[in-house]
Amino acid sequence: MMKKIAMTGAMMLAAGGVFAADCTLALQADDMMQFQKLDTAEQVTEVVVDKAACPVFTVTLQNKGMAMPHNFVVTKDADAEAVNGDAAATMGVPADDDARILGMTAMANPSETVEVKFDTSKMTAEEAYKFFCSYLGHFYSMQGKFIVK
Ligand SMILES: [Cu+2]
Repeated sequence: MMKKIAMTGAMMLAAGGVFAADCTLALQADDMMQFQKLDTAEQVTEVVVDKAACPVFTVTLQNKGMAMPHNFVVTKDADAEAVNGDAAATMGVPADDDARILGMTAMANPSETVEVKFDTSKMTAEEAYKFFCSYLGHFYSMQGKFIVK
């Protein structure tokens, strides 16, 4: 499951924003409960995907913390809170067959790296999407806009 992803093509759009020109985004999270760019530790609150350039968009998440698991889940913005709430019944792990989820990693325990590939053909520029961590209590500090162009 471990996979090293080069971030050379990525550039910052604005504070917290990441445009992943190489169709991959490498994130990390630790016990501070933030999504951050891998290695630079800049907080990420917005991800922009160019669907024409990236029919498949890959996100990796490395858990650099010691105390808690994290995941990376994408839904429509309108579904995010409900999906997160439903996952609370199963220790923050959403159901695999939840049709509202456009993609999610497994729950990454400390020192684990997880990965998810998104089929961007199923996403549109008109829709507002959100990424978040669905582990218990993480939703409000670990979330951001997932923008498809
Ligand atoms: Cu988390």
